[in-house]
Amino acid sequence: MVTAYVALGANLGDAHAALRRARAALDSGAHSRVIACSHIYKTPALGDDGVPMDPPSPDYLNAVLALETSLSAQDLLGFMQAIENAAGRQRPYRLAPRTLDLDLLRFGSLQSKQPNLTLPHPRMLSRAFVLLPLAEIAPEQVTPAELAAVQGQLIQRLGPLEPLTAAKD
Ligand code: A4P
Ligand code: MG
Repeated sequence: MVTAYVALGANLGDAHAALRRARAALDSGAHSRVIACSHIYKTPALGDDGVPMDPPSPDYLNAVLALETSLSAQDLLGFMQAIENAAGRQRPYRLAPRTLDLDLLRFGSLQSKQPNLTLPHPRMLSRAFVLLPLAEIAPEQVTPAELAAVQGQLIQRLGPLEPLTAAKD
């Protein structure tokens, strides 16, 4: 089994419900189990350079979870992409608003430079919406210097990312 960290983001439709459903879906296979989950964070949409998108895009809800999985990294990415597609994900252009985005941040200590799977995730260190929830569930995965580098970014911590329950959902 490998421990993997997955970033969740949504800024189109019912983003809160999308993150909760994604958590349940990632936990649903016999091969993978969610072992930790951050609170939900509300953040302005950022472009590649870490500045707000122009023209503006709706605010995101973001979270990070830890998974234990017996899948390979490629198969886990395929599993994540199937969950994005089931959530109605469209890709009209890069960085378009999305019903669900699932990014693989780390897969154990695996390093990969393939364009379809780069590990660790190449933009994670420039993003407070990744580093704060990751540090919340796995403080050893983020250094104080990395957190300090993103401390100027706007980010608001909301409530916990609750699992779906049969009674309510
Ligand atoms: N890919 C390569 N490595 C990975 C990896 N480690 N995890 C490839 C996931 N995918 C990886 O992804 C494009 C390609 O990246 C895939 O084919 C995959 O094989 P995509 O999700 O289809 O496209 P995208 O998300 O529009 O592009 P990209 O480059 O993944 O964007 P990012 O970096 O995910 O940024 N602002 C806020 N506040 N919160 C956000 O969550 N997200 C983005 C998207 C921009 N701004 C944001 C947020
Ligand atoms: Mg993505």
